[in-house]
Amino acid sequence: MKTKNIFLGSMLFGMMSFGTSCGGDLNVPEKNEDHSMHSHQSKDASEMQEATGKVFFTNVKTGDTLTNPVALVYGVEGMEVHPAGEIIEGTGHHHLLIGLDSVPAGQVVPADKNHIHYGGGQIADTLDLPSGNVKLSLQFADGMHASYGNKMSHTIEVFVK
Ligand SMILES: [Cu+2]
Repeated sequence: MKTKNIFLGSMLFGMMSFGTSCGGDLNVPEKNEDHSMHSHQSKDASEMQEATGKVFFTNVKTGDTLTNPVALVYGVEGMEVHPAGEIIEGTGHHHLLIGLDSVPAGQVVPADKNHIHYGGGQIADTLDLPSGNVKLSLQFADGMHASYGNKMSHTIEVFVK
């Protein structure tokens, strides 16, 4: 019930945001309760909800040799996985960063071939990785893709045959 109310609230706010300019690149460092509701843009790290937990790859670790296609399973503790689209405290979704380190807190995770979003709430994937030594970072971010930062990130280095 609570979730549904928040969802409706963010839908309404989303519609309003389309009608107005929604502040351009304003990054006003004020503690406004409503601020998190229109954060389709990056925000200050201080505006992020407290991230209390960790993420990790459950089936691979640094030093592993992998063969394409690689199956990866993503874990999280202290927060819950929830599909993207609404901001719900204590939740977020996984991102796989290929060849990259964590995304700073508050920054929206880019969407490109090296930043894979699991906005559906997926906790696993099977994909082809570049061969050789590859750095993989798992990054948790909120419902609007704003990174929870280094604290909710985990980086490993694997070798792909
Ligand atoms: Cu995302």
